Amino acid sequence: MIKTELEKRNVPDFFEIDGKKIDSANAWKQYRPYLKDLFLSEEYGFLPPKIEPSIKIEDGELNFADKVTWQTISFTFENQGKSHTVKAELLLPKDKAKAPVFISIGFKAEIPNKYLPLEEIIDNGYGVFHFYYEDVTSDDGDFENGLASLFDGGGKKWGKISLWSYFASRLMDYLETRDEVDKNNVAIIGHSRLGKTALLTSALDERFVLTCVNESGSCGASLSRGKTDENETIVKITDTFPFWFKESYLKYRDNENALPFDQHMLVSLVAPRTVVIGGAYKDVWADNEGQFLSAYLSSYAWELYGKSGLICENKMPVCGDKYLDGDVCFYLRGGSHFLSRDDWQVYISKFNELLKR
Ligand code: GTR
Repeated sequence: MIKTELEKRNVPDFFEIDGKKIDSANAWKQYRPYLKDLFLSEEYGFLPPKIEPSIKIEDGELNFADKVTWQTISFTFENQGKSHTVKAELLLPKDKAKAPVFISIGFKAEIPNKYLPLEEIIDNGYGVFHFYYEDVTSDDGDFENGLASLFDGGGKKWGKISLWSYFASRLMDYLETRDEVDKNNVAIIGHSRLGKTALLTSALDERFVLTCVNESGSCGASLSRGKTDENETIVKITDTFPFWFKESYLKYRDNENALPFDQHMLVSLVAPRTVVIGGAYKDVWADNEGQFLSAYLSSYAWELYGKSGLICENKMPVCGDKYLDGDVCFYLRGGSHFLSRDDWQVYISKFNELLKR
């Protein structure tokens, strides 16, 4: 059943290079840098060079019944005579000497907000390091504001997703300096366009133990090949959001079969760490079947490491299916496009399981 659906999608075997299948973890590790570069050069664009930001720490106001330590951390980046500051909110459970943390790439600056049930996350023993993505740079074609203004080549060399991702990795750099953080247990989470960003970040940056990719859809976890009229294709996404990508990605409009990869290979770059791909039944635009097949196909990379990828039934997913036992997880909840409490509960329960290993 899965095989039949895959045949319709016509996805080449990208684990086969020059007619030879990648057949060991070592061969895969050698291929990874090339594959990363391919995604950057063809789709997202390259991330700017790493700059050490200067850091300012201020105490936040609220304490959530005295359960939380809240600090606002300001990161100031300077380059080419310009500077830009981005704030991130670090909220840690007071009763933990070393807390596992979710880096949250947010649609909203407020804490908590409709996508971030903060108290519930804290009560489960997790910290949150949250930033508002447009503080990094605006979500439009203006490459002269925020961090974008510090680096040349916006559009030609890199798109906005790369820049949001760049900042998420700088937050990870910072967490590594904090004793109250369990730096081996940092997850990254994002929803929708920020799910795409979370996936790219973890594909490039191996420090995240868990990657939570919520309804990322087109150019996120979902396959680009074989879309239906109801799904978001490369044409549709680049009609509205060309600036998310490198300009050269436009050559794949209505030309998906020319892509030298499909999105499951981006998921594969997360191996051997754990990834959870969340879908919502009514979110047809995001192509849930394509997200499921991507989880299925990417699993080969986990198998190369002797780990289990997606553990699922041999059928296409229906509403309510949850495949959470492997290191590639997929679920399809009811309802529409949203980062809900239910989604957080899935990510938290997987994180709980990882901490017990
Ligand atoms: C949609 C876009 C999707 C998804 C979503 C979002 O309009 O077409 O790819 O990213 O926005 O980020 O909310």
